[in-house]
Amino acid sequence: MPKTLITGISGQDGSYLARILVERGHEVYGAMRRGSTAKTDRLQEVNVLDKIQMCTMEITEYANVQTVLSDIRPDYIYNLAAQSFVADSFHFPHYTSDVNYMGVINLLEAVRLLKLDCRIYQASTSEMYGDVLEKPQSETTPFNPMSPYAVSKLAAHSLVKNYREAYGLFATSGILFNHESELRGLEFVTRKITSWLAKVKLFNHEPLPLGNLSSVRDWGYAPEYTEMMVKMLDHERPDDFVISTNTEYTVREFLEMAAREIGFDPVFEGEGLKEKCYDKKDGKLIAYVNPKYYRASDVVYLRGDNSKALNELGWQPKVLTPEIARKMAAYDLQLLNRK
Ligand code: NAP
Ligand code: G4F
Repeated sequence: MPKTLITGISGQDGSYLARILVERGHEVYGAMRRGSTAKTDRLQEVNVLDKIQMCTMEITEYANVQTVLSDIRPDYIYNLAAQSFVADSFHFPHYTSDVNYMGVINLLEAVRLLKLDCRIYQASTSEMYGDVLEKPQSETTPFNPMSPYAVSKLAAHSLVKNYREAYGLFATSGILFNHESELRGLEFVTRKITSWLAKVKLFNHEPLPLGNLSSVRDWGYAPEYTEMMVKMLDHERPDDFVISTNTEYTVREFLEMAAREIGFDPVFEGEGLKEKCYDKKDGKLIAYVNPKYYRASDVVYLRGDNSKALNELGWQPKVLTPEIARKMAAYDLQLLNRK
């Protein structure tokens, strides 16, 4: 039975990945950082909490990382732990770098010094393309990061490549474009939209404040993307792969699709800071632009060329953005109705 360690187990991707690996017969170890209470809601939601072994690991502490790895001696490591919210990385650049970059040094060094024979997956990101130098973006597009988050992830991405080449580690980086789901964190724009609009509909909650509505993203479905993480580590050799849908939608379009699913008939009025979204049925304001949610510098266009994953891993995305918006909106309505 292969032993697999997942860092960031309590996050969106950690939970879906744990479910896939348990189904495949792996002995799964889930690494969590210490907290006053264990964050296990998502693991419960996907029904794997009692099927995995939890351990405490602080990825920023080398000695702790080495101890955990030497106790488990995993065959596979999926490093998903990160300060993953781009907007917060402008407020916590040191912390973001400690977790997202120094944490990766700790893992790679521990694997090297313990001489572990294991395969490593690093969660790289389309944010590394930043102010994009090519459309769509592929594995050969130069990086041009625009946030402390993206800089920290690019440093980690480069280090993984370096350890692969210098020490022959089986270390693969998945350059994943945005992926969303019913388990997405509430601070990310898709889930912020679906969870908030459900409250506006059911509880007459105040309207939804948003930042840049014209930002373009290539949104895929997290359960599918975590399957791709497994495919990448099962591949014959370590490499970098873009995982994306090669489609594009604006935040405004996502808002419109989610609003329709929730039962509104959205219309937009005004431009820039004055842009507002109303329900055509009764003229009620449902969303508006608030500059508080603008970023110091924002990535305004991401769209991934997934042909390498298609050719080498034999994969095509099935769930695209309109369906994701419908699924997430329906889930949030149902969640609130249950309450
Ligand atoms: P997420 O929901 O924010 O989960 C992040 C995980 O990292 C959580 O389990 C979190 O633990 C953990 N973590 C944070 N700081 C830590 C620390 N100091 N020590 C140990 N663990 C720590 O993120 P996600 O969406 O699942 O993404 C998974 C990974 O893929 C991340 O590395 C992210 O940067 C990357 N990525 C995500 C996307 C996307 O669109 N979702 C795209 C590209 C790359 P707590 O629960 O305790 O906070
Ligand atoms: O949903 P977001 O916060 O995701 P972002 O910044 O693209 O980062 C996510 O995807 C990355 C992959 O490219 C991951 F690496 C990262 O960990 C994370 O999962 O913002 C998406 C876009 C941005 O352009 C933002 O400015 O939506 C825009 N936006 C507009 N209004 C907003 C809001 N974003 C948030 N979070 N909240 C708003 O009110």
